[in-house]
Amino acid sequence: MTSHQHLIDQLRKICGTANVLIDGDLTAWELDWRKRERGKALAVVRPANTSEVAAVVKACAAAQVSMVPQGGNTGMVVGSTPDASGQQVVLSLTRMNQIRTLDAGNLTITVDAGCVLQTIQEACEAQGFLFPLSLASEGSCTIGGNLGTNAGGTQVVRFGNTRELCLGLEVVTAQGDIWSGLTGLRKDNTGYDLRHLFIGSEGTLGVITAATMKLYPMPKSQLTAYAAVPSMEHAVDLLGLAHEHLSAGLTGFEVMGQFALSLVVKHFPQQRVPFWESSPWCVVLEHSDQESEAHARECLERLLEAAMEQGCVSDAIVAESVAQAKALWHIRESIPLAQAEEGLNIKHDISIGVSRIPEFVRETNTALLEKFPGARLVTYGHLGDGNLHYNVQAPESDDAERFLREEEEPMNALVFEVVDRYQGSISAEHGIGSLKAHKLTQHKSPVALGLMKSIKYALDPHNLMNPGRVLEI
Ligand code: FAD
Ligand code: 2HG
Ligand code: ZN
Repeated sequence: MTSHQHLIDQLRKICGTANVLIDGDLTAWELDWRKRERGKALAVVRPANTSEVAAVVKACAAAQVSMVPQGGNTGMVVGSTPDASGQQVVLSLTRMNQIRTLDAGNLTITVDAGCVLQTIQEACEAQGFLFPLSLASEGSCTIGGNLGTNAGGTQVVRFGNTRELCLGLEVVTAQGDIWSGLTGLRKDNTGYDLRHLFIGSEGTLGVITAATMKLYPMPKSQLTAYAAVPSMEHAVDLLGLAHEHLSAGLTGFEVMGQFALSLVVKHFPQQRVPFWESSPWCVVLEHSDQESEAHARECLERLLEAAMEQGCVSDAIVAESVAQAKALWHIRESIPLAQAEEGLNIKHDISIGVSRIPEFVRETNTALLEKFPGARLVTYGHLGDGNLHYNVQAPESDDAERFLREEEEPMNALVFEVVDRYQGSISAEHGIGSLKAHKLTQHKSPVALGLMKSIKYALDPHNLMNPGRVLEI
C-alpha cells in the first residue's frame, strides 16, 4: 500500500486501471532524453480527454500531490520527468492525440495537446497546407510540449517560434478548471492574453490540453542549398545576402561547425557529408517560393553567385531532388543524435544579436579553451535566429561523467558571463526546466523574477504544477 492509495484509487476510477502505471519499467517516463536525471514517479497517469485531465488535477490538488505534465519527453532541460521523491504524478498527454478540426477558410488547425508534431505536419500536408514548426524531434515531441517550451526549430527565421504559430489554447488550470480559449481569432484585445502566459511556462502554470494553430499555403517549391563558408563572419554575411535575395522566401538558415559535422561522419558513416573536411563551417539554407521551381532555382543560384563573388561561400550545392534536400537536412538534424552517441555533454542554448555572433564565438572559444584545455566545441544551430547550440564535449581522454560533475558549473559560468555582456539569452529555445532553474535566478533581474513569481503564485498558489522547474520556489 502506498501512502497515497486513496489518490491512486481515484486516478484509476478516472482514467481506468490500465492508464495508471505504478510499477514495472517506467523508464520512458522517468528518465529524461539526455539521460541527465532519473526520477521516480508516484504514478504515471494517462488521461484520454480534457475532462479526465481536469478530474486528475482536482484529485491530485485535493491530495496536495504535485504533477509533472509530459508530452514526448524529448525536452533538453529535465523538465518533464518527476523528481526522485516518488511523490509526484506524471501526467502524460500522449493518449490525447486527435486532430479535432482543420478550418481551411480560417487557415487553422485545432489539435489535442498529445498530438505528435509530425502527425500534425502530415495531416496539414495531406490537405495542401503547411504547418511550419519543424524540429529534429518531430517524430516524437508533442504540440503540448512544443507550446510548453515555446519550441523554436529550423523555420523560425520565417515563421517565428511556436508562440507565433498559436492562435488559441484549451488549458486545465492548477485548480482543475477548464479554460477554453480555442477561438482561432487573429485579432482579440479583450484584456490580458492568457494564452501567452501558458506558452513557454513549461507545465508550471497549468496543463495545455488542446491548441488552435496557424496554417500556411504549401509553397510551390522548396529548395535546399548547402554551402561551405570560410568563417563565422562569412556565414553572417551570407545570411544578410540571403535576406536580401530571398526576402520572405528564406525559410531556414542553419550553421554547422567542423567538429559537429565530424561527429555525424563518425557516428553515422552511411551519411555523405559534403565539405566537412575542407571548411571550418557549413551552412544549410532553405528557400520556399510561391511562384515556381524554376523561379526558386534562379533566385537561389543568383544568391550563391553573389556570395561566391564576395567570398562568403567557397563551395556550394543545391539539392536536385526532394530526396537530396532531405539528406542535406538530415545531416544538420543528426548533430544532436551524434553528440548523444559521443557521450554526455554540456549544452549552451544561447542567443545573441546575429551581427555579434562571430565576435562572441571568437571571444568565448579563446577563453574556454584556455580554462578547459582539450574541451571539444560542438558549435552549430539556428544562425538565422541568432541562436547557437554552443555545446561542449569532454576532452577525448577524459571521463565525461567526471567532466560534467566538476566542470559544468564553471563552464556555464564562463559562457553565460559572456552571454550577459552581449545582452543575449542563456536559453533561446529549450527552456529552463530543473537543469537551469538556478541559472535563471542568477541571470534574470530581480524585477523580472518577482513578476514571474507573482504570476506563479496567482495561478498555482500551492505550487503543485511542475514545482522546482523554471522558478526556484
Ligand atoms: P516534453 O519533453 O514532454 O516536455 C517539455 C516541457 O513542457 C516540460 O516542462 C513539460 O512539463 C511541459 N509540457 C509538456 N506537455 C505539456 C502540456 N500538455 N501542457 C503543459 N506543459 C507541458 N527544441 C527546440 O526548441 N528546437 C529544436 O530544434 C529542437 N530540436 C531537438 C532535437 C532533438 C533530437 C531532441 C531530442 C530535442 C529537440 N528539441 C528542440 C527539444 C524538444 O524536442 C522540445 O523542447 C519539444 O518542444 C518538447 O516537446 P515534448 O512533447 O517532448 O515535451
Ligand atoms: C537542435 O537544434 C536542437 O538540433 C538540439 O535544438 C540542440 O542538442 C542540442 O543542443
Ligand atoms: Zn535547436
